[in-house]
Amino acid sequence: MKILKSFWLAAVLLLTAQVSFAQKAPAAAAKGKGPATEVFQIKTSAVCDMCKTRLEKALAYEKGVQQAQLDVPSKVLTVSYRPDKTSPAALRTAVQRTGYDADDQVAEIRAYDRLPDCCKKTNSVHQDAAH
Ligand SMILES: [Cu+2]
Repeated sequence: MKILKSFWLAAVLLLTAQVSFAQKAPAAAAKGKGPATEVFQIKTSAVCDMCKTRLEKALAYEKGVQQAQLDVPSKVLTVSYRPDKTSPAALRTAVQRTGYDADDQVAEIRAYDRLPDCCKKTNSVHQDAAH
């Protein structure tokens, strides 16, 4: 019984170590390339192609952003940015100011109110899982 217990402990430790390695790896790889571009992903509350255009345009004007691309089905915004010019926190704020949620941070209410009705996450058409 004791052996089985320590086996599980070892398995869990190994798994944890692998997960933390996987998370650190991209940043370490980017560091080696000098004045590198880093890639950051933000989960947004975008719902359609209009949201995509709006968010990508807003991020394109942000300082330090090289490229921004939103995947509408997953609502994930992938941003390539210069870490010496901006930060993930600033990028999240830019998304909030455009009227969308950024990860666990809620959209700026005034910007959200300015969105067309079809782009609001509270619109009933976006409530069903099929959308
Ligand atoms: Cu939209």
